[in-house]
Amino acid sequence: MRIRNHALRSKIMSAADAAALIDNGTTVGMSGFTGSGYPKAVPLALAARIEEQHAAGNPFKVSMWTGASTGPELDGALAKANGIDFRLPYNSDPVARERINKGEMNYFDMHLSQVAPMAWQGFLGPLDTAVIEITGIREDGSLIPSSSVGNNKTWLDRAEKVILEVNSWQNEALEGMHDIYYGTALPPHRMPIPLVKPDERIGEKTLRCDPKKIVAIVETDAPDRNAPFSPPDDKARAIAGNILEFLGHEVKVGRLPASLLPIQSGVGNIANAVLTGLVDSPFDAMTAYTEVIQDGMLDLLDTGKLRMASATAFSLSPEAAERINRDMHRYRDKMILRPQEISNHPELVRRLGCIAMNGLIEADIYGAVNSTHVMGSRIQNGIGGSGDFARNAYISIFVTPSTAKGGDISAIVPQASHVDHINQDVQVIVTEQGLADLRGLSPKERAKVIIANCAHPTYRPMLEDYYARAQKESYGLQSPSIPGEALSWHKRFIETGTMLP
Ligand code: 0RQ
Repeated sequence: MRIRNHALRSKIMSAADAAALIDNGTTVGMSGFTGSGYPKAVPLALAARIEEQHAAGNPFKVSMWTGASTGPELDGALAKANGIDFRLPYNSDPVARERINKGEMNYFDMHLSQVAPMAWQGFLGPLDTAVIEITGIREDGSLIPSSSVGNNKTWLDRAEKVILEVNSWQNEALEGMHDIYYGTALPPHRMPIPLVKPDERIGEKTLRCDPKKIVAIVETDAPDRNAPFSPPDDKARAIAGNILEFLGHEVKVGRLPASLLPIQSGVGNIANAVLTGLVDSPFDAMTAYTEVIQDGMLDLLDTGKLRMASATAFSLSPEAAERINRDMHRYRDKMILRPQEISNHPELVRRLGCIAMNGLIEADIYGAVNSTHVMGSRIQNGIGGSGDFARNAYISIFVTPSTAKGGDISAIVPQASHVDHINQDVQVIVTEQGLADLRGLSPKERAKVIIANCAHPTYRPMLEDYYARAQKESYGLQSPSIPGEALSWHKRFIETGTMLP
């Protein structure tokens, strides 16, 4: 019995009836973070309702706030129905991405740690409805979270009405795994967050919700649907190897302890490959203070190399989601899921000294990183939590293959076409070609190391040539540049399909 509170059982209804409670022009706070714990029935029913309304010639769109990316039944279905007017934060759904890039949907990819505080501060406007997936409801009416926590605590607190999806696919052993911290307050009453180790618990195991606000409960039994990871290829393995060598060196010279410091690993294939690489590393009893638990982390937990992982969500391939769901009893004591304002909190990332590893789209020769915009204007996903971690990390590492799109794009460019992470937040860049340790280097020293160690051999001479001429022609010599040429590689790609002349 998933709904153990008798009074609330009277609220059970169909997804269509629940979706009928959501009106055109309102703002909806959905659960969900990187393909886990998102509602799966009500958004589909809402998409159907929107399509009906559109067919009848009536306008119908909602504003949508989430934790991060969700699944095809949510972002995919609502974007397909052209039902989203505005969305925040991180999205990786291809249908939504297409709408955003066609200018049909407003999107703001804000820092993930800032979403909940900004909602509380009233900066984002009112929240009409929360639609939250949970594992169950306890006798006292408290809610057992499912496979992600994200912003659920904030949506439940802030929304005028609440729709719950109780998903019996989610393993009941999830109960007790979460740590929901209720100690956040707004300035001038903010207090230090009392967490000094990644495995500490500082909150409650369940989410609070005023039962008077619950207008519908929908029962579901559907799996989380995350995109599968591609298995690590030679490039990903080379990148992982370069990072492991670097970390080993840092341990040897005494700048890192033998079990490292809490690891943060971003989304994507490369980040996952690095985790897979850590399985064969000499580091033991590692911890992770990160936002998502990926496939690679399960292997690390299995081998015991990783002692525990703190995050806000699972971000697992369908196979790994089934694996963890089957063996939840074995994993649950080694994992803690927290609200994303805590998993990504700058105060905690700085205090714990996280080793941040995030993917990038492109980096320039001075180390400014673009994580989000292809050719400066097309959104790929969003900044996600990369900014929360990169600025505050003990060491901030960015990883990428040196080229994209079969070699037509260089990931190392004269000037980034969009900047998410400024030079000061980027300490190490790693490609399959090598690693650039930028700590303590001036811009000119950084350029030399990045070009020599990270650029692909096809593009390296072009970068050397640009940099040599920039040193002669530049207006100033702190960060030499040729403004009329700095973005010419992007221009060439847009015009000819390749950055190569
Ligand atoms: O697109 O699949 O259409 O070919 O970007 O690229 O190489 O598979 O790398 O999966 O590690 O993702 C930056 C997107 C890298 C990711 C990014 C294209 C490439 C491919 C994926 P295709 P890869 P990854 C905390 C951390 C921002 C958020 C973040 C990301 C696709 O890491 O979203 O870090 N990061 N969050 O072809 C054109 C380039 C390109 C390019 C890659 N230079 N030009 N296309 N691609 N480089 C977690 C959260 O916040 C939730």
